[in-house]
Amino acid sequence: MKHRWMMGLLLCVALPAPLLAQVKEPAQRAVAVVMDGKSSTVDGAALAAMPSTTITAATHGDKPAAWQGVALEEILHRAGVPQGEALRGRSMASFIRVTAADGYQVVFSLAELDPGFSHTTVILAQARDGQPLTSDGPFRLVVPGDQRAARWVRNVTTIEVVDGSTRAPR
Ligand SMILES: Nc1nc2c(c(=O)[nH]1)N[C@H]1C(S)=C(S)[C@@H](COP(=O)(O)O)O[C@H]1N2
Ligand SMILES: [Mo]
Repeated sequence: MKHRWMMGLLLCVALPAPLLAQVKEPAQRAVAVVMDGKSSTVDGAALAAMPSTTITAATHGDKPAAWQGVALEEILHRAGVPQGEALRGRSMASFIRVTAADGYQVVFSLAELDPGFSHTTVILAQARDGQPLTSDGPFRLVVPGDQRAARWVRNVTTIEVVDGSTRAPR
């Protein structure tokens, strides 16, 4: 009798756990980089092997922090995105779409991210003031040149290169 009661109690405690797991998704530990239908992943170790950039910047209202990560340009370069002299013609209408765990999305044009066109630096940050990112991580965009922080995407999951052109190349 006592045994049964305890089993019931055990079930009550054990059952909600999978439900809770659905509510709070586990943080994604790698970013998918998608180009020409091919997908690769960049995780913390891959980022650590790339040149690191630290930028002191703040979202509105916050005091400036040192954000450390890898320039988006560097990640795109490794994925084979045209840069420098190769960035012309049809790829001038290509854009980068960044997606977050909550479905939030923003875009940047390729030219906007290319040093030959613009001084905008965007980094995929992994750390803030020397600490790994918490609720906004593990990966977050930092866009210091923007007046508003709307493109400082938290919990980045996917970086896609999208052909935005609507005409056949001549
Ligand atoms: N994933 C995700 N990132 C996001 C948003 C969002 O809704 N989802 N909002 C953006 C907007 S509009 C702003 S102003 C900043 C706010 O950053 P903070 O929460 O660090 O202040 O996050 C940006 N990044
Ligand atoms: Mo915002």
